Amino acid sequence: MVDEYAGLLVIGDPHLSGRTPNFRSDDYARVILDKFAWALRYADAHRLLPTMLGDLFDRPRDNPTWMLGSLIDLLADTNCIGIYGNHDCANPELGDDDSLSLLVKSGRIRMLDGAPWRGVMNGRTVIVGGSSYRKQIPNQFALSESDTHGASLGNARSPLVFWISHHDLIVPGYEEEGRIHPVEIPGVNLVINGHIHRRLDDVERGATLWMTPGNISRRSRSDATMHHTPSVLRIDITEQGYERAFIEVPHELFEDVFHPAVVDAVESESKSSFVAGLAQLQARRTEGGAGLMEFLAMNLDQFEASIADMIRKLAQEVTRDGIADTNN
Ligand SMILES: [Mn+2]
Repeated sequence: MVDEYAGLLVIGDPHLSGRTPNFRSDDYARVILDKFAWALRYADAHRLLPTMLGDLFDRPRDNPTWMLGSLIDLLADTNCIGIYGNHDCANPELGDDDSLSLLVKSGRIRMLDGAPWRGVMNGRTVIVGGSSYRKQIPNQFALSESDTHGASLGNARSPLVFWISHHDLIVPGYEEEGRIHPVEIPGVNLVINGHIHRRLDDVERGATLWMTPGNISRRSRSDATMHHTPSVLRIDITEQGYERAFIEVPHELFEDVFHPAVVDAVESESKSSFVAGLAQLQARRTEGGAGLMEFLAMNLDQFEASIADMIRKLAQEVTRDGIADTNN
C-alpha cells in the first residue's frame, strides 16, 4: 500500500448554505465555501486526508446548483472521507433527495458507516471509522486479520484507530444538551465528535480519548460563537503515536461578519419606540429576518390581539422560513 498520507485533517460542520444565517452580514455562501476550499488545499499541501465530521450542508436539500458544482470540482482530485450530520439529511438517514448523496454517488466523499478507511500513514497502519448522526457508536472495535498482518511483516506497532461521530455527547460545556456519555471503547484510540460547534475540552476514558474540536464556520451570534476561533484539527501520525494541532482557518473579525445587536429603544412600551425599533431592525436587515421575530415577541403585547396577530402573520410572510434555524 502506498504510504500516501502523513495524517488527517479533520473538518468540523461547515454548514454550507446559499442563504445567510441569522445575524451574519457577509456573503456567507461564498465565505464558507472558500473556507472549505482552504482546508482542502491545506490538507493537500501537508499530505493529510480530509475527514469530514458531518453537516457539510446546513439544509439537506435545495442547495444552489453552482455550489454543488463547485464542490464536485473541489473534491475531484481529493480523497475525502466522512459521515453525515443531522443537517445533511431530511429524514433520519441520508436519502437520494439530499444534496450530500450527490457527492457520495459521484465518489467525491466516501461515507465511513460500516466501511472504515484503512491505510498506512507515515509507516503505520491507520483505521478511521465513523458513525453518522443517529448511528450507534460501537462499544468496541476488533482488528481484522489483515489489519495486524503488517505487524508480522516488521511493523511491530499496532494500528491506530480513530472514530468520528456527530452526536450529542455529555462533555464539559454541553452537559445539558448532551445525551451520550463518553466511555472507553476497547480498540479505539481517539473519538472526534462534530455536531457541537465550539471547541470543548478533551475527555479521557481509559485508553480512549474523546475530542470536540468545533466547527469551521460561525453561525450564531451567541457568546460561545464569539469566542470560538474557526479551526481545523490536524493529526500527524508519529513514531510514538499521533500529535494534534488546531490550525486556524483564515477568517474575518467577529464584528465584521455579524450585525451588531439591537439593544436600546426596545424596552419602552410606547408605539413610537416600536416604530423606532423597527427602523433599527431595517438598518441592520438580516437575510432570514433574524431579530425581527424576537423584537415582535417582546413588543407586540401593547397592541390589540387582532392587530398583533396581523403583524405577526405579515412578518412570517416576508421572512418565509428563514428564521427557524437551529444551530447544531
Ligand atoms: Mn452542525
